[in-house]
Amino acid sequence: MTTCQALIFDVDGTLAETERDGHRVAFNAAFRDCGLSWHWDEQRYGELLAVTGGKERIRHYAAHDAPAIAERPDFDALVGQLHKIKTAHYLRLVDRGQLPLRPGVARLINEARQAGLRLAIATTTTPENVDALLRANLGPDAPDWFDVIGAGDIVPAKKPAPDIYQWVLNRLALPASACLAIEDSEMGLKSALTAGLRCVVTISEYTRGQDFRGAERVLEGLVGCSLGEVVLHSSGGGGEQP
Ligand code: XBP
Ligand code: MG
Repeated sequence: MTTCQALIFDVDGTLAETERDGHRVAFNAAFRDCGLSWHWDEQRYGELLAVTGGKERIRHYAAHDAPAIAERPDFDALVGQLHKIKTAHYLRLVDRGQLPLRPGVARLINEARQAGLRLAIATTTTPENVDALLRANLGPDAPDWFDVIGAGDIVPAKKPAPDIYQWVLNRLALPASACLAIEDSEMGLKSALTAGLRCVVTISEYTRGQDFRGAERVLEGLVGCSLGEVVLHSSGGGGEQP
């Protein structure tokens, strides 16, 4: 087995529970601001998470639930505007401290830094969201702790496509065998596995019950799980469920 040299973190659901009380709330606020009567309740939002990426999620919803709006000639512009407003709302929630990191995440990041492991991010969300989340929770220098931050539209095909992990691996200049991905969802796991990575899953609010076959380990979270346990027990074990 190649020694683990880098941890690559997903963001939404993995670093923090950002979906229900963060992204969802921000989408709904943007819909209101733009005079739309759309509202994504908690259950509907869970279903919509099958579509990764905020702009893609809005498009998918409109195509199915509001086709008259999706066919408007200015629909592309509307999606852009909605998403810009949504991001502003999301950033306000982060800045107000309403989206804390999941328990054990800060400790694992600190342990990894002390052990000399490199850190990276591979996420579907918008880069500003990642920057804000790291700064708000870990301090103003935290984004610099990550050698590579791969986020949002930097690759055209979002998870479950492997593109974002491949992009990050290229930038790290490391083979997949030297890295470990940490994810919370089936989509993210697929993306990491297809890029050739080993992947530990920490189940999140919206991902319980998903198919995590192929994961090195499936954990409830990172509480009580040391860096040694995350990395050393991830050497080709095969889908140990909690
Ligand atoms: C989570 C997502 C994101 C967010 C919304 O991906 O699918 O799209 O829900 O973010 P991951 P944007 O777990 O890979 O981070 O609106 O900024 O796209
Ligand atoms: Mg995720």
